[in-house]
Amino acid sequence: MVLEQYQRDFIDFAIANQVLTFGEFTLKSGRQSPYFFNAGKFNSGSALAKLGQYYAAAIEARKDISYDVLFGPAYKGIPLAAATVISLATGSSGRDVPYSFNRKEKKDHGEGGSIVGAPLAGNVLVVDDVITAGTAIRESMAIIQEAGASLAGVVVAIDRQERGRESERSAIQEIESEYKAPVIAVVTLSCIVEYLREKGGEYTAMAERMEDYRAKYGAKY
Ligand code: OMP
Repeated sequence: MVLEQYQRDFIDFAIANQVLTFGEFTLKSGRQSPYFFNAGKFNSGSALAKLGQYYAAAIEARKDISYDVLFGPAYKGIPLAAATVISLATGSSGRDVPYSFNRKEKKDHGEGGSIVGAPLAGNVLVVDDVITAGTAIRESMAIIQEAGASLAGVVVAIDRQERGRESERSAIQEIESEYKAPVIAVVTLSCIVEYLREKGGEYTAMAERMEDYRAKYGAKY
């Protein structure tokens, strides 16, 4: 695979902010992983601004995807969608894109409803942190369908390239074929392994553990 320079930069940026960490982690799916990507650690103004630029660049590289609104699923998707629309508006394309997000709890007073921000209508581009087994994305899909909108695509920081819940294929392949919409990731597990190998030294052992994990839970292409 060809590793792009922006992908190396993004991985360094994630390691420097302790967003990408190595150790023993239990995932939402119950799998034991030697690495974890915690987007919540992009927790300062400059880190979030930079993160928004990576998401915006990944979206703008895909001219084939047309969308009307960005949707950030609660909770972690909310700052991601906000940072991404700011970056789209202030970046070279200067595109002012509406965004919306959901409440986890339904509000029964005031304006009511569970969607905040722009109406969830038309072609919706979901902005989220990580796809592992695809459960979180399916929850977003239910919200989009309930609103009568359609899915334009999904953009995430990292595709862990793991098997989905129902097959040997990756969760992303399952989602793409089920909802007929593309999934874009800034980096994949393969990118991270390759870059750790390139860095060498202390990172070699981490790359090896990630490869063992991939042998166990990785998607078959
Ligand atoms: P799935 O719903 O299985 O696709 O897992 C995605 C969710 O898992 C993310 O939205 C996170 O809440 C969480 N997660 C991470 O944040 N980082 C990881 O490296 C792995 C997971 C995870 O639990 O799989």
